Amino acid sequence: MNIKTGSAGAKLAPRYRSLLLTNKAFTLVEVIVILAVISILVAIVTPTVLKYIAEAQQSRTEEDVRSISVVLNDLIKDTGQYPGSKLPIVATVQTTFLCSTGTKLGGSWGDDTTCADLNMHLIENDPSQDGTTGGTGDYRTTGRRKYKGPYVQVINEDPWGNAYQINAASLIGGNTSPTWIISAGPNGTFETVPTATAIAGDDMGVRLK
Ligand SMILES: [Ca+2]
Ligand SMILES: [Ca+2]
Repeated sequence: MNIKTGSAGAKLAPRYRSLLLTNKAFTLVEVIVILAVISILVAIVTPTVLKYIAEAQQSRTEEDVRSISVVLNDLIKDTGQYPGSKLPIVATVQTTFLCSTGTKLGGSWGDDTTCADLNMHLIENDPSQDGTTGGTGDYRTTGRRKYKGPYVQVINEDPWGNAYQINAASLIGGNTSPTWIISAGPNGTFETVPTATAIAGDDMGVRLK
C-alpha cells in the first residue's frame, strides 16, 4: 500500500510543477515592458481621440447656429415680427441679447442681466417673459400671421457649457447692423464684437443679416 501511494504521488508531482510555472508572478522587467507598451499605445491613441472630440464639438456648434438661424427666419416669416422688437425689460434692465441656456459670458456680449431667453421665442410664445403666452409683448396667436411654434424641440448650450447668443437689439425692421448667432468657441471668450462683420478668434457663428 505504501509503495503504491508513493508511486502515485511521484506521478502527480510534475503536474503540480507545471501549474506552479503557469501561475508564476510577473517579474519586474515584464511589468516594466508591459507598462512601456501601454504608455506608447496611450501616447499614440490619445491625440487622435482628442482630435475627433474637438472636430465633433466644432461640427455640432456649426450645426446648432445654423439650425437656430433657420428657425428664427421661420418665426419672422410666420409672424412678420422681429425678435428684437420683443426684448423685455427684466428687473428694470432692458435686455438686448437673446441667449440659450448655458453661461452668459458678458464682455461685449450678453450677461445674466442683458440676456433675454431665446426659448421664449422659439419654443414658447412668451418673449415678454411674464409666464403668459400670447399676451402683450408676445407674438400674435390669431390671424394669418400668428405664431406657429414651437419652432424647435430643444436648444442646448454650446459644447463648452456657454450660451449661444444673438445680438437681437439689431434684429428689428430697417436695422442694417449685423446680427449674429454665435458661440464663444472652445476658449470660452468672445473675440468677435457684436458690430463685427466677420468672425474673430475661435468663435463660431452665422450672420442672420
Ligand atoms: Ca407673455
Ligand atoms: Ca472664442
